[in-house]
Amino acid sequence: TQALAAGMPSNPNKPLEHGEANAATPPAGVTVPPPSRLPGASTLSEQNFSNKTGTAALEGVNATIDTLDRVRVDSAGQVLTTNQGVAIADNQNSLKAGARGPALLEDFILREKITHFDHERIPERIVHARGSGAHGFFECYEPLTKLTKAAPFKEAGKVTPVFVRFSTVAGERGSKDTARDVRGFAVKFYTDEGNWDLVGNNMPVFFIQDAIKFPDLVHAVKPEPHHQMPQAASAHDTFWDFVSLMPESTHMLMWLMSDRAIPRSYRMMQGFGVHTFRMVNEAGESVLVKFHWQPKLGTHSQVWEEAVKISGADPDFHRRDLWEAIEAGEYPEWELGLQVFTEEQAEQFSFDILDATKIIPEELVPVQLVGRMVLNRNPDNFFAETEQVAFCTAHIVPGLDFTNDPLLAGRIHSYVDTQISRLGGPNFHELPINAPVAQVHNNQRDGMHRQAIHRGRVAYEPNSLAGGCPFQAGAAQGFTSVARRLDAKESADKVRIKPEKFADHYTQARLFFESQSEVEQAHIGNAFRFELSKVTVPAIRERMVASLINASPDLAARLAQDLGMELPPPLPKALENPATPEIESSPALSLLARPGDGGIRTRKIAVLVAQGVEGASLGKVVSALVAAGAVPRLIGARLGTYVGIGGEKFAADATMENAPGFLFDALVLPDGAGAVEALDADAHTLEFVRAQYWHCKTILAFGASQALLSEAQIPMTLPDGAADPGLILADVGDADAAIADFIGAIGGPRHFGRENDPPKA
Ligand code: HDE
Repeated sequence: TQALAAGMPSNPNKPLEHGEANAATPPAGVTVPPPSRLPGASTLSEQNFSNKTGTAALEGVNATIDTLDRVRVDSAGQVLTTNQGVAIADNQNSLKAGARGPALLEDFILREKITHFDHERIPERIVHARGSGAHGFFECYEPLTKLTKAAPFKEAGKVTPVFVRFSTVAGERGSKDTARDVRGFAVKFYTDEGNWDLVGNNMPVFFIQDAIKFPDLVHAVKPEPHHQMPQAASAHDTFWDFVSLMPESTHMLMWLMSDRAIPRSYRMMQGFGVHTFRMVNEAGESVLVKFHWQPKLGTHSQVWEEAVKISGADPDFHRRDLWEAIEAGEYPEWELGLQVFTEEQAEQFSFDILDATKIIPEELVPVQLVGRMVLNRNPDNFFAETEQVAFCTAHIVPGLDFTNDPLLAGRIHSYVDTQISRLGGPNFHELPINAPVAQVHNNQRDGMHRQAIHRGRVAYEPNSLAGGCPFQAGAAQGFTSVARRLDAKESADKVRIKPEKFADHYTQARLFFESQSEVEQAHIGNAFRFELSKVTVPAIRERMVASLINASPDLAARLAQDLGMELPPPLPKALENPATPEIESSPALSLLARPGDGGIRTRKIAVLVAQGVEGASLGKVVSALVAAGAVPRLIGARLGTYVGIGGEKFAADATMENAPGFLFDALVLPDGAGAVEALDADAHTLEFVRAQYWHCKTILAFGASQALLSEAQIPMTLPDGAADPGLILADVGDADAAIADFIGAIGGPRHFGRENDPPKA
């Protein structure tokens, strides 16, 4: 407005396009100071003065908001323009010579639009292509300065903004969320001393020990190259061919066949940094560390057949779940846990801490909780943020360091390298989602898509022409590597070999299996059976079972029987006599070890409605669920409003057709003779009830609706004859007690007591 008044050429829309921060327009006749000294200005250029410094965001606030504001675009109330800002008069018709004549080459508006469209896609990630992200913050509980000088851990209450991306590994960008797969758990900390990416998974071990095997692993698990099948699945010949020839994968296979591979929600899974890292304090002393993320909601999984059905009805199940929770203000939260240990301790372990196929049992090194991470903002734009975010294991900050894990070494190279082709050049760090909150000053120049406008003629160091700037920070402020090598005692001859303990491929696979509850063990067995039954080459199945004998003879024997084959002799072990393990069982490895607080916040509950429902009890249950933080959904045969016996009105949120039973965590069946009759007449109802029952979910049936259970052939007791705690039959007169039972039963583990293999007819 100032500029307009002074008669300067100005575009009043510009500040709105790029956020308020850039609203400063120079008044006429005033010498404009360089943007680097304009308070409030924040371009991507490398400034001497920047409001990007300092990240003291309050709880629930993202310090990245301001820094991204400069690139947010909001077109409300604006005219349509070309990329050059030229207003477009007609967006319906191309320019032609006459109404029926040929289109003209001079139509730059058409050509710009089509050309841009032609180039809208970038290569998807070679692995972890399918993912969902969110913004949030990390908050440190206590200063960890004794262990590390890393910025996020400097003070109690210190807040560091983060962006997190969860992903599946094998499927393509548009594939389903609920595949059996590892989940990526990648966290970008925008610390005030540079970006730190903790690029982890929801399982603490990996398939291979050395990066040189990664392309082989990925080629084996991805769709087979001749026909591109199967999508987002490990249940095929090439995967099992490879892993059965790579016994080092056995431990990871146990995790992959466990229910960890089919999480209920991204919000309900753990995360792990996998490798051993180092933490370094101001004095230069270092310790070894493993990173853990523990979900506040506890760890919960789906059951396999549920996951299969969900992938058809809602391939975006996990993406939707994360998005909806954050939109609803139900911010997912994790605590960061550290396992801190010394090199001297590490040398005593029966396994090698440089081997990414091994965990450090919590019994040996307890997990201490040092902070929490809250995700409190959905991205504004999926492509700009979630797709373009570039996580790199090479991104660490002073106070952290790598170890000699040979898998990590390959990753330090791979992630930066892959971004260069995926994001089109070496300047991907300038994309807003990747740009650090800390300032960037160096003499790197040019390259594709350079955004920064570097001032001055000096792009080298040492220099005198720019006063020596930017200058080296020195060891006190800058990043230094820990000089100590883990294998200091060994010779440094160039070799292509592994340390001996790496050859113990089975001890921890056994530890994991033996630490699972009976139900979890059964699920692992079922998963192996399912996957191996999809393998068409009998020799591969045999080799896999022969290998599993070394981890669990029971599991292998069960599999041989289930796959209709003779139990083969065990596969010869690489290391006949591995070191005796410290422990035989680690309860912390069971999913049931972290049930959460038993609450039902954000759980989705289906409440079936029809004409003539008993409205009072239904009203009560809905209110109680809402009060407990759950998300009840009224499901009818059709959309519209259903009227209860007492004249209550229930507007259906969804239908049994568009939201089938397996999408919900629990089910309420209403009383009311007319309603039950109407529901009974629709086969969807019985399918709904069966899906809930067979996936071991809680069902509350009021009065007359109990007939639907027998109609759906639901067994009223468990296979062992005991009462089923997940089937709550109630009279409407007794609604309050029943509702309390119902809520309690949803908050606990699923009702696995119902399971029978094969399911009882
Ligand atoms: Fe990755 N991995 N990886 N990986 N990884 C990628 O980087 C790679 C490994 C993980 O949400 C790629 O940006 C190698 C372990 C996650 O954007 C690529 C090796 C762990 C993500 C790559 C591994 C991971 C990736 C593909 C063995 C858990 C998704 C696109 C040496 C600790 C990050 C990209 C996101 C992505 C390479 C093994 C986790 C190709 C070479 C172990 C969560 O660079």
